[in-house]
Amino acid sequence: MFASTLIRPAAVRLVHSRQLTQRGSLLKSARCSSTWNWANKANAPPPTSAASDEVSSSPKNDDDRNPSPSVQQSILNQCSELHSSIMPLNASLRGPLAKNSDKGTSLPFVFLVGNHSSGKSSFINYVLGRPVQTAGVAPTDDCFTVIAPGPKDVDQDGPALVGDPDIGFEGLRQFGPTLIHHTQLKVRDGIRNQDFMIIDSPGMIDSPVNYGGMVHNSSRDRSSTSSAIMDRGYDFQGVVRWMAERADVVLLFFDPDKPGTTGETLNILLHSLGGMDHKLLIVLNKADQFKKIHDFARAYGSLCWNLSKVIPRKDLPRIFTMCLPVASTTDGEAKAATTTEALDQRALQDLHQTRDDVLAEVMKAPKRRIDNVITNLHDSVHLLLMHAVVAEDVRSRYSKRQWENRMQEFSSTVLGVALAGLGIHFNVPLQFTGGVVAATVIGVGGMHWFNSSKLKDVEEQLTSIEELSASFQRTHPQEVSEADEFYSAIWARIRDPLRLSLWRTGLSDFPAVSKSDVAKLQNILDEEIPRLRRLASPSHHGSRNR
Ligand SMILES: Nc1nc2c(ncn2[C@@H]2O[C@H](COP(=O)(O)OP(=O)(O)OP(=O)(O)O)[C@@H](O)[C@H]2O)c(=O)[nH]1
Ligand SMILES: [Mg+2]
Repeated sequence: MFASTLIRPAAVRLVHSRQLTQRGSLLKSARCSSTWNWANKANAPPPTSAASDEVSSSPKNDDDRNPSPSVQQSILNQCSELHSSIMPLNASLRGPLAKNSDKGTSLPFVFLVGNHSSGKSSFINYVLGRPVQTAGVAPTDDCFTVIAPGPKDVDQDGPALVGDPDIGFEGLRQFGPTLIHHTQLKVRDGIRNQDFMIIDSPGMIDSPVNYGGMVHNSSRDRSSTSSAIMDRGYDFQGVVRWMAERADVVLLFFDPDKPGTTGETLNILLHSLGGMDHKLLIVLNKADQFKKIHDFARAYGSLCWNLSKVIPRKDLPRIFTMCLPVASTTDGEAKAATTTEALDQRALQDLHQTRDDVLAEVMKAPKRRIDNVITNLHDSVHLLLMHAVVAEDVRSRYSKRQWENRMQEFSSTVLGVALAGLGIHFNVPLQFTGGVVAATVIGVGGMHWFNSSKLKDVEEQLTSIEELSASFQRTHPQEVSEADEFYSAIWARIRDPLRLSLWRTGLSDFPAVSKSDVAKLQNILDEEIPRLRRLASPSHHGSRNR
């Protein structure tokens, strides 16, 4: 609780108004009572010494500007309400949305991941304007370090960080005690990022067993997750995915020594950062170390080649080639100075410009939080909608078959009863009428038994992966014919959980999805989300003078 009290002055600006009301009375910090707001750059404290003269992080265009605080709060509240409104349907359909999946961390955050010694910690110090993290040539960090702004410097260990629900990292508990003891919180005063947190991560190093199938090795038959657990004592990929899903900006760092040849980094890109393109920045740092253009070309080419193995797209994302100012690195200055001299001044300027571009992206984290919350809602609604539509297709086909069986049994019973009735009416010998009744009972009973066992087979068949895929194709003909990758990605995410839900509930008990349920979800996608996006765009709500 102590740590969250420290960072709460900033954190409180992001929690929903409901939470604001509940916790408002708890705020103790002096800064809290000021009118300073996390979205209001004008009131932000001035950047601290070292980097302040070198860095221009002010927004370059209107889209970079944050909407006003009240608008931001309103957007967050509306997203939260919409999210809550779809959760009952998700619960009744055993949908794909996890409980509290819309609850993020108390502050927006930037997450850095990448090769060891690629300059993650140095870059963090550069952003903070304070040497908070230790940087060094040998692998330095073995912890996930959350760096948050606060009124005074305080360090907290993993259990304290994870145990404080106000900060929003309690979900890390699922990765076990080893991870928790490799996690820490540093609250720092006077850092540049007053409105967001930064998370540093352990550098990635290849051990002989950990290539996760990327490169020939003896661990090919093991899952990449299990090899990661063996290497680090916890599911590193899973933790990175957890962090990246909640982060507002993710930076993936490479350096000239290891331009993508670290299997673990590529593994992470493949398994933990998939689907995060909208917030992922790929950085080739320490470019001042290239002495010859050929060295650069080789490293850049190698990085692109390695990325192309894990990014299934023709056009590779932008790679930010940059370097840090020598003064902001804590060691290796002499070496860097030599290479810097060797580098053409114009090339160096170019690298510095790119570094400032990356910095500007980092400083946009709070604005990105709004976009990410809307994107998260969009994602959740799509997942649930597809789950509902495909589940309904499967359920209705099963129920049609069930209905046909019942009709068959019913008509056989009616026929038997009618024959028996006719027998009685026409005074046919009792043996005949009794025979008809017995035949009807035995026939209908047998038919019921046969139909029930057949229905089980039908249920099994309808919930097989092949039949579910057929249902997906039937319910999304246009998207399938257009080979829409967005929908196939959504389908890939929900297919197995959907199968599990159908199995667990059983098709005969699975609730029907009404047209109004589908229409409601569709309305959020077609009307509400575009409206919220327009609201989040500064040009929409009049901050720009046209
Ligand atoms: N020449 C040069 N050196 C750099 C640059 N960025 C970082 N360094 C140096 O590279 C070394 C490694 O930097 P770190 O910041 O510790 O790298 P890291 O990615 O945090 O490393 P781990 O914590 O081990 O994963 C340090 O000696 C830094 O001074 C750069 O842009 N140019
Ligand atoms: Mg480090």
